[in-house]
Amino acid sequence: MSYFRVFRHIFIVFIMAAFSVGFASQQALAAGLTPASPQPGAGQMAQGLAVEYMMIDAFHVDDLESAGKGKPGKPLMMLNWSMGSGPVLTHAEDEGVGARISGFIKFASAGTYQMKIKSNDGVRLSISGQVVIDDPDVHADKFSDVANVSVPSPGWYQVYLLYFERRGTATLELHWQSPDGGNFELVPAEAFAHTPKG
Ligand SMILES: [Ca+2]
Repeated sequence: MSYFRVFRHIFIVFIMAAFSVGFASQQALAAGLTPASPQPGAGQMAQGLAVEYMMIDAFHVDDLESAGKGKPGKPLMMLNWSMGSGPVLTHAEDEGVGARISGFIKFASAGTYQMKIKSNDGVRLSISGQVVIDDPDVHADKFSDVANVSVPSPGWYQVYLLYFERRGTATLELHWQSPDGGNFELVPAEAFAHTPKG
């Protein structure tokens, strides 16, 4: 291979890499997140995320939005659920369960967090009103695309997550990587809270 062809080859690889980086960045949020305002006080908060369940044969997370009011369930301390064919989250049933999950997530530092969700079946995660992860259909266990989440300041942010298990096995895990780098890890329990409804 001539030098010219080697350089041309390197150039093409470079262009493809640049293109794929540009494409990946389109998955980043158009705007950064907005902290909850006012920030919830320690006295108002309970551990974990609130959850409301409905029995539904969903094919898509949109089906949950139009399903009417659900029934409150036991809060979720973490999103670290590998349920197999057993009960769905803190619900007694193992199939046909939809969940609306809400509360706050705490980002300890400003910067870009990377987030991804392993799910089965569909899931949609919104933070401060912006859809961050959308993997909305029926599927076997799989990770979503990685979302680049721009956090302007440390603190609590509103979180809202739609999830359903239609048939068979079920999984729901939320992983992140902090702006300092390191490995992806499950979002720890101390990063979740909700304000119990009186
Ligand atoms: Ca399933």
